[in-house]
Amino acid sequence: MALGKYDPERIENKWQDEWNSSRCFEVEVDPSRPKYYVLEMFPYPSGKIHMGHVRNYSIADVVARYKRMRGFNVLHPMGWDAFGLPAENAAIKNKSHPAQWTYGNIAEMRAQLKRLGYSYDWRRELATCRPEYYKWEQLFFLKFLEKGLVYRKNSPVNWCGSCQTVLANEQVEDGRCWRCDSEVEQKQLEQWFLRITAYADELLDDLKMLEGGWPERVLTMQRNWIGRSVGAQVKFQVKGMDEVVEVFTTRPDTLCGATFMSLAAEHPLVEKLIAGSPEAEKVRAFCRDVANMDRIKRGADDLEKEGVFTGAYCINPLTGREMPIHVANFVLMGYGTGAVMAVPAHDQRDFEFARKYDLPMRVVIQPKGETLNPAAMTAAYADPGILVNSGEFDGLENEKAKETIVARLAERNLAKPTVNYRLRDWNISRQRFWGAPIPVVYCEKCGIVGVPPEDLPVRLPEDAVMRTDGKSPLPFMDSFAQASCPKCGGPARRETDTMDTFVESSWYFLRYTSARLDTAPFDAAALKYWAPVDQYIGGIEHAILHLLYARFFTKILRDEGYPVSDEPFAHLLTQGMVLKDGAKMSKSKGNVVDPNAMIGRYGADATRLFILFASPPEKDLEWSDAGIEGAYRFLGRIWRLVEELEGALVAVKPCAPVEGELSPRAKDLRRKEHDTVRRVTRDIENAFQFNTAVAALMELVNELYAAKDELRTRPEGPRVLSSAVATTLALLSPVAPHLCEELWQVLGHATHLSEEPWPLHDEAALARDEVEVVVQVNGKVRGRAKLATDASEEEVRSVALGLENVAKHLEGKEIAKIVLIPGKLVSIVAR
Ligand code: L3U
Ligand code: ZN
Repeated sequence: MALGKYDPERIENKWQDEWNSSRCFEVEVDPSRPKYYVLEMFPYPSGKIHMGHVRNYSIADVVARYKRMRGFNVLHPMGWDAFGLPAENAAIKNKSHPAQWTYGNIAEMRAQLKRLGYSYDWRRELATCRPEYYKWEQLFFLKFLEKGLVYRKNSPVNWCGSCQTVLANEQVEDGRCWRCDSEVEQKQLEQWFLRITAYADELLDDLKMLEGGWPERVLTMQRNWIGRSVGAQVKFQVKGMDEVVEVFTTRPDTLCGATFMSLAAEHPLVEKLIAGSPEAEKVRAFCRDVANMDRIKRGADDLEKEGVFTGAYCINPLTGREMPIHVANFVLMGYGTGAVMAVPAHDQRDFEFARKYDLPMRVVIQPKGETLNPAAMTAAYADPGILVNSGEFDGLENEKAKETIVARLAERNLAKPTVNYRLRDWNISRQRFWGAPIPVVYCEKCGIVGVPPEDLPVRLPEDAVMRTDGKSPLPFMDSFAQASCPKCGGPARRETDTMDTFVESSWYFLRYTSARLDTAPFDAAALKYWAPVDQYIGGIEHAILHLLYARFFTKILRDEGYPVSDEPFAHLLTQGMVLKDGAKMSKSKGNVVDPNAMIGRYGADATRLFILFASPPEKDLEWSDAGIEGAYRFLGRIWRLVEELEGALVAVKPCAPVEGELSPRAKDLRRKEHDTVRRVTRDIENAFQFNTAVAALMELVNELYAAKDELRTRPEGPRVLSSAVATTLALLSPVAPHLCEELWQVLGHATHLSEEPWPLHDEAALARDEVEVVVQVNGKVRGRAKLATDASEEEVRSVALGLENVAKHLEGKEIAKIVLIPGKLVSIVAR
């Protein structure tokens, strides 16, 4: 029977149906088996599947299929990050309703993922915009509210005018909105915050547990974002007033060099300091200008440093000298205390400021073997050294001086050791429609009141009529916004802000473990069995945002008593990008390759194979038409191999044991087969290097072609050839599952290859035939060596010369000649 042409569409449809109806990727808790949870970052249902998704999800699918074959009970789910700005913006742009737009996209993208043959347990599919999902998030919110983990605060926030909403600090990149790229402004608003800072230390310390499991780069980015700095809080008495200025400094060792004070324009003390002074108007005008400046620009290194003298002085607590108090544009309120003790000789910003306004400079840290002259300095000296001009502290190493000085001031109640963080609480309020409603009402009498858990979910009215001015319709909808107070029954107004989408993505991986449960967010036994995610795969763009929030959520849910481990993702792989002509694929560049077109033309298997073969997963990948052609041809080559051999094949498993004599050809093929198992397994185990694994498989296929005609007529031929073919199919099946399943069936197997065990190589099969060779030096036997019969001359020479006793007899001599008699003798002549 002829196999006919390699027709990906036919066999891919066939096997997708078969996997679906046999439910072979559906899994349940089974404590008798080791579990493996592999997860990819779930997509925004923004339209169509992008090549970037295909790459991300193909990598994850190979991992899932591989681990399944290795005997793990593999959880591999998929869902939709369906709420949020991306969907709402896209819906508005496409003149559609967010709900309709989202559900339509989900249907389309789901069909695309199914066409790619990913081995998901589709029963666990979830969409975060469904009340069955966000109801639990609302429950968490209420629990956090009770604990004070979520709170309301009026504060300056990032505002995107184009998206008409606030943004978290993590969602502002270089002063621009992460979604629409517009410039972000500052606004003063009442918002809900999650107290992530309460977990700052744990979030930082636990990064240690992830070393080796996460890319070092991501760990560093998180460390820097949390930005823990150790220092001290120091008080400066204001001259002639009953006030103190408090600063946070990481350099208390330089305190004697503090010659002036810089305050933020918003510092509450400014008004008191200038009241009644002739400088008052000038200072107020300066403060107004600075306050109107963009916050991000104010924090930038290249900002032109400007300031104004308030007319007031404070006292240096160590030297007793007067320090003029200035307002400076580069000091921000919100980080530290909004006041900076200026040490111009040892801090670059203070240095620039002092030079500009001709303020005194005092060197207090001297580099070893050098004397700094303040007048001649062109930049601040910020490195370690020895204290000078610091009275009783002179001569101390500056690191040591930090402690000593703080301890001395602490005795007078003027300083205390303090730890400061860069991390701020997470602003989760969004003035948008398409998000999970925040479950509280505002009652005139009772204030903020949580919706009782039994009344959840607070449903988002999916039938809301969208507005044309870009504003959320919720505040204008009485049917939603008007409520009665759960406490007193009086009139109340519902919160009309919704939650940041990143709240949904902070716990979806836990919900997959019991996605259909409707009596609780999680089934404790399922959560305990499946969590944590063993291998997480996704883009580097989430290095801080999502990956920090998800870690935080895992910890607060743990503290609510849910059985989760301290960290959500044991291993993380950040896949590289898919480029075309050297650039990231994007509509604006017009270099997008549509996955649908590629699947239509070459099939899902070839698309997957190309993507996995072209580059190691963490590196960028350059799309190439020739590359996908090549992948398609390679699959066709395997197809034809099986077709040509069909009559000679038998239904043996990979690495089948063989009996009786093997011809040298058969031995070679068998050795190659086992060696390929060894290499492919090693490459996958070693950081998922699928590209080199596929390269090894290509060599095996070449060897099969070279051997097939000679072997098919030998008695051991069918078995040896069939075993090598079976091994090829098994090893390639995680990458190109449809073709491999089909040919597995052609071999005569009744099982699903997807459910077969991963092949194991036999060390004995790797061994080459060996002979003992005698080594002589100047005619005397000096050693013996075991060598492969087919060892090269070079190999033989180097093994012979490496023998200890041979080397001994060659010491001090020069080799004149080496005579080889293959398989018998190496004779060395030396003088
Ligand atoms: N829904 C979020 C998201 O990024 C993920 C949550 C867990 C917060 C990868 C690409 C991306 C991510 C090059 C693309 C995954 C598009 C889902 C996507 N991806 N490229 N959703 O739909 O790599 O890195 O944007 O891991 O062009 O696909 O991306 S997403
Ligand atoms: Zn009330």
